[in-house]
Amino acid sequence: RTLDLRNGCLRRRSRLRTPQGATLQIDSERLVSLDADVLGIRFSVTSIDYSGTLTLASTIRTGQRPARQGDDPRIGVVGSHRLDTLAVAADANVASLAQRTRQSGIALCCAQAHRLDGGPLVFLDAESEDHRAVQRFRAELQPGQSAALEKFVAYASSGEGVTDALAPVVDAIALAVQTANDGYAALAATQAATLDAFWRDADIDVVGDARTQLSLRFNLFHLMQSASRHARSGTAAKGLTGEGYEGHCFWDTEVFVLPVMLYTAPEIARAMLGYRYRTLDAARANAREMNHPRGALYPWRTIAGAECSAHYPSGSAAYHINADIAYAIGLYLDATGDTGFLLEGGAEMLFETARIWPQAGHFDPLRDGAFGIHDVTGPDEYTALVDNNFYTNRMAQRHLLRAVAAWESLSASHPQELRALAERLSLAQDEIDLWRRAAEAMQLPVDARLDILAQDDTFLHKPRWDLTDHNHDRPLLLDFHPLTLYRHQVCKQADVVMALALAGDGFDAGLKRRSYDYYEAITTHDSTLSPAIHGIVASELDLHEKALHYFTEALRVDLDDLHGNTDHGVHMAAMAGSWLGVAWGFAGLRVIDGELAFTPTLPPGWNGYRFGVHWRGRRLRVDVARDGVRYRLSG
Ligand code: IFM
Repeated sequence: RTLDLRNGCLRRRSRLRTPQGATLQIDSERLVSLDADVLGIRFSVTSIDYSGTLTLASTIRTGQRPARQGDDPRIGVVGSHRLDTLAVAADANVASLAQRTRQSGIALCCAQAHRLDGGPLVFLDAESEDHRAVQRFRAELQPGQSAALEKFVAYASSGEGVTDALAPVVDAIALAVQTANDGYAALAATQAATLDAFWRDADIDVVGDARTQLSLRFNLFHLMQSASRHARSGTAAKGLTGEGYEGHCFWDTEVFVLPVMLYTAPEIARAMLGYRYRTLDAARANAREMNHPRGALYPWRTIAGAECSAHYPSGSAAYHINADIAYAIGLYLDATGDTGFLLEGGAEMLFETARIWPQAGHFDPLRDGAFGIHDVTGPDEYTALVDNNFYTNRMAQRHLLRAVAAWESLSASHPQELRALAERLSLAQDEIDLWRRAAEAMQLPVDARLDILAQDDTFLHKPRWDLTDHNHDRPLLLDFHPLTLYRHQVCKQADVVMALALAGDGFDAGLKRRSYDYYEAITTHDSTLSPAIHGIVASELDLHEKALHYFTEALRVDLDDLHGNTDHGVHMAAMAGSWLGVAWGFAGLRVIDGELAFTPTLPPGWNGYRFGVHWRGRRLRVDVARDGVRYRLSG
């Protein structure tokens, strides 16, 4: 099997020996279009020494069973109901099968059409039943002869609860037939052109280290093909590659995947934010459910916008998701200069989500009025429901200031539009003043005795988990009750290190180093999101060996199946973390007061590396070599 990253297709050659001892060679090339809801397969069977009839059955089959959960809660819940079949048909030209989800009433249709191109294959028959539509083709083959066909499959869906449930059938059939008329070569050419444009800007070179370079390209390819390119759907933790986490989106999307897309393919980052805007009403409904009379609280995990967490202490309590989305909006505004986006939903998201912080926290009179945020869960899932989680507070502080800045910039540039928005949201200056005061008074816990940043108000008071004999083959979460983990100093991923990676400016280097050393010693990295972040902070602290070690963990997470669960789907955040490990880590890319800055280093044993960054409509190539660094603007 060959995955062609340049052309965006997968080729496979196999040999089949029949029970009678004859040999056939099967070649296929397949691609899932990055531009339309269609896939194409070019399929051929060549007889090596077989004489006789060949029948090909081309089938749409439903009723696939979900993967078994076993004892790993992360794969998702078995027992999803089959979908209702709405319509199924097959004839010589086209086959289609339409279904509807039982609760949300979304109709989905899959349709297929073929192209035979004059070879020995001819249409034989077609048949359909509730869960299956099949078209068959037949050829008489002699040794040396090939039978080839091209197959095109199109998908179309309705929105939720749509009454004209058969509209997707018409759309899917039209798309399948049109693509078949155009042929595989046309589909492949469009795909290659799309990838060509992507690689031109996004390609990454590691001088003299082909394995690392190819791994980075592999990861980038997966990110690019799984990131949503329209506001209709989100970018899931496993991309489009498996059933792990049931297709849900988490903060992985905004904190890991979006920055990579932003600097390599900004239009995709924009589409990703569009999805969050589309689900803003659902986030408002979620906020009401969580007893917040104003504002919007994005769900910790979701597909269509509603909270899908099963365990609220480790799910709905992860309020930092609001700040993560605001962080991504801020990155987007800085990198693109697309201030229009503020008026197209950006400001509304920033304001509505910022409103939650004063409802989840308060000015604590016992701490001289410091603003504390209570009973939330930070990214570290081995700790839950804490006060003043360092990551949450730091990111909320940034979020509040970003919302204030957006308010001020719109009142200067678009006062009328801002007035209309404020009126619609019942938002007034006193709330903006409150955001500023909360940000300025934000409690950012420092432990005076250890002289490090404290993960939360009580974390450092708990007994330390002994990690000396830690067996890295199994994450602790599979063997210990959450309460046992919550009662110890042990991190699945370290929140303080995470905060230092995203918003570490302003803390002195000694405090950063002591905090890093402390948390690294109690972190299991049971989350695949963890190593890349440790690597980025290690780079900043000049811990170059460590930085390279953690970078490699993120880089190879799926290629080497480092967590033994790549069959649940690839780890999008870790894959993104490998690119970030180069850009934010080795090259020290930071945005300081809205400006792009680098502090490049060369990892031990590397001769150089090159990568591309989109910045305010320009394309920058960063070329780090032994003898210096070159920054080249192109376009
Ligand atoms: O979002 C992550 C979380 O931080 C760790 N557990 C897995 C989730 C999905 O990747």
